Amino acid sequence: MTDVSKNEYASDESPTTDVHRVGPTLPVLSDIATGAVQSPTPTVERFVNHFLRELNFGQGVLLSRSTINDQYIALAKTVRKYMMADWLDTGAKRREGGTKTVGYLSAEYLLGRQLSNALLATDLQDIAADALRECGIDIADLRAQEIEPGLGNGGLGRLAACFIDSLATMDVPCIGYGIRYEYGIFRQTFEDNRQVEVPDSWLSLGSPWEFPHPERQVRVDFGGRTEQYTDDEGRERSRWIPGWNVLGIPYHQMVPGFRNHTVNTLRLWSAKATQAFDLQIFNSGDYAEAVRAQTFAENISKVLYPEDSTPQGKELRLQQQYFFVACSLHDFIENTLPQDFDLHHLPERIVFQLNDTHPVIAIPELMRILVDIKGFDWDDAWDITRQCFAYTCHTLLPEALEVWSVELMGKLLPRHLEIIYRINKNFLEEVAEAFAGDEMRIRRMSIISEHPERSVRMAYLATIGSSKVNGVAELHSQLLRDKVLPDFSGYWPDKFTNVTNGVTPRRFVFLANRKLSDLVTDAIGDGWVTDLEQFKKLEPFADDPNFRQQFAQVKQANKERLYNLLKARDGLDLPRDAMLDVMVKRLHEYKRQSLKLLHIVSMYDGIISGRVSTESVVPRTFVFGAKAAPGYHIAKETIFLINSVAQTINADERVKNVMSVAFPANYNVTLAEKLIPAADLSEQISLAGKEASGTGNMKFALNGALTIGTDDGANVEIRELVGDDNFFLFGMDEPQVEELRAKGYDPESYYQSNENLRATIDLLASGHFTGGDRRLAAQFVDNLRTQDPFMALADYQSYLDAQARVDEAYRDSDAWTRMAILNVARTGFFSSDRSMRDYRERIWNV
Ligand code: 26V
Repeated sequence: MTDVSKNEYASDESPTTDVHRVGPTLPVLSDIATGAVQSPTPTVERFVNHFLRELNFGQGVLLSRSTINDQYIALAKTVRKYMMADWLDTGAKRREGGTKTVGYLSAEYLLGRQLSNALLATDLQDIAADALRECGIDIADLRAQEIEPGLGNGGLGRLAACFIDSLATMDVPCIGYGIRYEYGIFRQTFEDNRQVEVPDSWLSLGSPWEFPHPERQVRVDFGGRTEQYTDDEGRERSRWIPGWNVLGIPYHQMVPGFRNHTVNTLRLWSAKATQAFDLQIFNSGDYAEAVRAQTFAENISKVLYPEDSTPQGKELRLQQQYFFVACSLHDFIENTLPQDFDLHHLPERIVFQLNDTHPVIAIPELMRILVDIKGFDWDDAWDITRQCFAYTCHTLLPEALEVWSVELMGKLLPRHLEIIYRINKNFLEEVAEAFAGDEMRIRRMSIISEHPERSVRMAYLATIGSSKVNGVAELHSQLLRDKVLPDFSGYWPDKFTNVTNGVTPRRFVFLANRKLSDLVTDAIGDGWVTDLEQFKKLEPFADDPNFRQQFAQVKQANKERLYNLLKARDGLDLPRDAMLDVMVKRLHEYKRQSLKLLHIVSMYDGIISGRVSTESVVPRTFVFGAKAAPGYHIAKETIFLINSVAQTINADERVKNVMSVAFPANYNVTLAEKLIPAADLSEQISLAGKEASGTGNMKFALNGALTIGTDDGANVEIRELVGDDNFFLFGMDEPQVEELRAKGYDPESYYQSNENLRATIDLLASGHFTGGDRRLAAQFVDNLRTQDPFMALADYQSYLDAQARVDEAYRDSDAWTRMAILNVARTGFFSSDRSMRDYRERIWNV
């Protein structure tokens, strides 16, 4: 045991540390690459020493004077040290190996907290906890100190984080490229039941996980014009004369694999003004203007756009997209490949995966690099480019498909616009030839749309410029082929494929649900952590009463943990023994939080009107978590109404002990890790054909919640795997939705013909939940009765019937537990390791 009381600060000469120092007094080793640097074997004593050194010499404080933040930073930097040798080794191995790398291009990474994940990956959890205990510190307090980097909106950003975790765990060479937003997704608070957005200053207390490399800055050009000229060989060429530029500074983060000594890199770009940029203005004597210019440049990576469905066509957003893409391509071609690399062989060394259309400007950018800078012929360059990209589509909502106005594109990226026009021209000539001048088809397939204004359809550009296009669940990929890109899938049937999403079992089972992990590992060993299909071995345990009892105890313990957290965090007092019914996801009309609200109000109305006795109901606690885009009016009204309903119900003695509603603010990855393991029921109730996949649905099933859901996204595959008996299906399927839409959907007819629905809506409209003010619920109610674009009323009765089946099933708690175990046992397919294998085999050929 290290006596920390005697010698409070660590000696810098400590013999227990043996990290090599490279400096003037030491010969530089051949290079650290080949395993020359080894992290010292971790022991509690060494860990204490490292930690204290970080505290004393890194933070410059004595343990006795240190704040929790000092301690957190020192701990993070200590853990980081243990990954360093593996990181350097992995980098060297990649450079020497000459293998193909995956360049994951994503405008978002919703990483969640890093400390716990790093401790898990390095297997240092116990040692670190013991070491800190010796210093009189509870590691839990330090874990809680970390502000999660919320550099994403929701599903798409979290998927990127799961994917890079899996690639590291599978030792696949991958560089994640993205944007280091200074402000991530806003922090949500509630005032008078309404959402208020607070800036997310996640960097304010320092960020120990990133490594800035200002010396590796990349210049990015914007604006200006193009110029035609004839080159030395007499070829007609175009050159870009940019109007202004900014610098991209890379910040590197480690992406550790699970206990496999692989550490990949996530490279996020931060924008900075170039010197030329402000020198000019400085020299003209206008100091203030120069500083303003700096702000202008640095705005590019200032903030994550919090909309995730309706692109606003904002100039700054296009700047962000081009900024990170240009930096990333430059970084790979100039700094990652060997100096003399022949770019004709580029597809052997890189495949850029386009996470939705946000990075699609990379396609004309690579063309520009090859043609304008490297002097390639157009056709050669195009052949190379198409092999280097693959595109994943993450949506089905037509309004979410990105388009950029030609005017804006021409102003910001004139050369890229030219390149896009030429790609389009060549492509349409090909189509005209194949379809004998079918004018309508040519117009439909053009990258440029003419209405409502001339604009560039990024999904079309992505499809034409990629070797593969995939959707994110079977149903979604089929709808993508049939509805979103039918002309393209007809033209290139083999280009289209599906890769069903997945989630990382490390974070969402092992870390988030330690108790379940221990129980499972006792039963089937720990191989599941990197081979989740092994969950299948749990199936027989569903019939073991002893196992069921332990499983139920785990669930109960997770609920207690959640309720304690919600009590401390939000002052919420929740009953300990009710069914926990959870709906967490972004607030969107298509996801239908409105339908969930109708269910809650119906249940409440049933009780207070005396139609249903409290003795006969299955007690439920409803939990919502959802952020609304700040400009999405109806979504914000829905939040207001959920909070109002929660307030009323929680205060109503008539439903005490049988109903409670909680809406903890600021749902994020950190809260998800506590909420999901506690849930009994997972709400996945989008209108069929709208949710591309969903990934929360997978996390819940893997943690032993049963799903009530529509036939949508990956719900379809979850149900197929767990079986109809272990899934509560309701609502129209996608063809039925289409049929009803074609017939003409009239929400009012459902209101008129369904008595319970009418009572529910009337109660909402009455002002009962809004302090008597009818106006406050009016928009929500009117929207449902007159528009109901996502057909909540059409699915209402079916949903309530399914909820009745849920109640029935829950009454037999042992049978319920059995179903829950089967959900866990049968959903191992949804590991992001499996998704990555699919990409590797069907898309990347790495
Ligand atoms: C779109 C936009 C539009 C412009 C403004 C900023 C912005 C930011 C993000 C997005 C992406 C929306 C698409 C998305 O998040 N899709 C979700 O992807 C998940 C992972 O594949 C999937 O599980 C969800 O079903 C799908 O909605």
